[in-house]
Amino acid sequence: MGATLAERVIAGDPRAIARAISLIEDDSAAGADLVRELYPRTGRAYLIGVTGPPGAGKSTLVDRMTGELRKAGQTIGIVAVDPTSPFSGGAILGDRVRMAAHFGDEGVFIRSMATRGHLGGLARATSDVALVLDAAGKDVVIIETVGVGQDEVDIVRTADVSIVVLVPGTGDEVQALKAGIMEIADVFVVNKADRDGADRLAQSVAAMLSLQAFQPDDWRPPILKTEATTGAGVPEVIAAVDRFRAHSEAQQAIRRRERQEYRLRDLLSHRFLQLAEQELAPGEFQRLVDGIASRRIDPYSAAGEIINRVRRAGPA
Ligand SMILES: Nc1nc2c(ncn2[C@@H]2O[C@H](COP(=O)(O)OP(=O)(O)OP(=O)(O)O)[C@@H](O)[C@H]2O)c(=O)[nH]1
Ligand SMILES: [Mg+2]
Repeated sequence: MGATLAERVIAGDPRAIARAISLIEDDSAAGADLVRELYPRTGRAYLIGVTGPPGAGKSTLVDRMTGELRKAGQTIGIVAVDPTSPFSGGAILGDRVRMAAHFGDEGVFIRSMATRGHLGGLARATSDVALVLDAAGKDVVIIETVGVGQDEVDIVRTADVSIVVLVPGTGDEVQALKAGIMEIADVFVVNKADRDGADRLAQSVAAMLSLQAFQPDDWRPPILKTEATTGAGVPEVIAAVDRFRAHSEAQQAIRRRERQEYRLRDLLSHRFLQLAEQELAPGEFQRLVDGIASRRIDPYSAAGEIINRVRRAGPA
């Protein structure tokens, strides 16, 4: 008898991992079944979130970090959440470059995911993909996202450690502030330190941090300069992650619990919506929307009507 897909994932078979991720990306029932089977085997991997503006050098940095972690004997899973369409060049080219660097290394699994086309929500799909890599025995799972939208912030928020990558002279620093990613940083990286303005940027991040009140025992996010293309400063990034990990074991437990709560709430609202859509007649949802627009019904009553319908339908 052949091994099931879950068994093959747990054994670390790269083709099974790829297949599992596709099932999850499709938001299929088979994907949900798979997560169910894999779940008891998860919780061991350390999740590193890497975010920052487009072109900051995140992928280059992740690649270098992967090299360092491999030297230390760690196995790595990488999920690159790419904002471009799956058919445009960016993600695929980036993957190819990295594939070349780690080609033939069974200890590294790389997958990019498009941000579009996730009916079930991008944050959920990403978390589930991370679960697959965790179950497959990867010691570290790195999630790369472009820090632009709430979705991406949500993804990074759920990592064990969040690295925010900034670059000098792009004006993106301000944008990063706006997106609220500054507050989620456990480690700041000023990449492209070979460029003018790196010191100035590091200073302005330090100035911003100095406005926050840190207690003596609090983790104070370090600001590290890197040149990802040459790998300069990257061992220091890994060291900072290790320090963070050792510093905040209690914090980590809290964060993991928050992650579970976020996921449960998110899954529940997704499932409830699915259920509601099943219960309503075709076009009825749109009719309710029209009704709200034309003031025939208010939004609270419309929502109440839908909830009552689901209640009457009984348990799913
Ligand atoms: N000068 C310089 N260039 C760098 C450095 N790190 C990365 N780059 C270059 O910056 C460009 C973008 O690098 P990526 O690693 O693809 O950046 P990214 O943040 O992953 O980009 P997206 O995923 O498209 O948002 C590439 O041409 C890199 O070679 C650096 O430290 N110095
Ligand atoms: Mg990238």
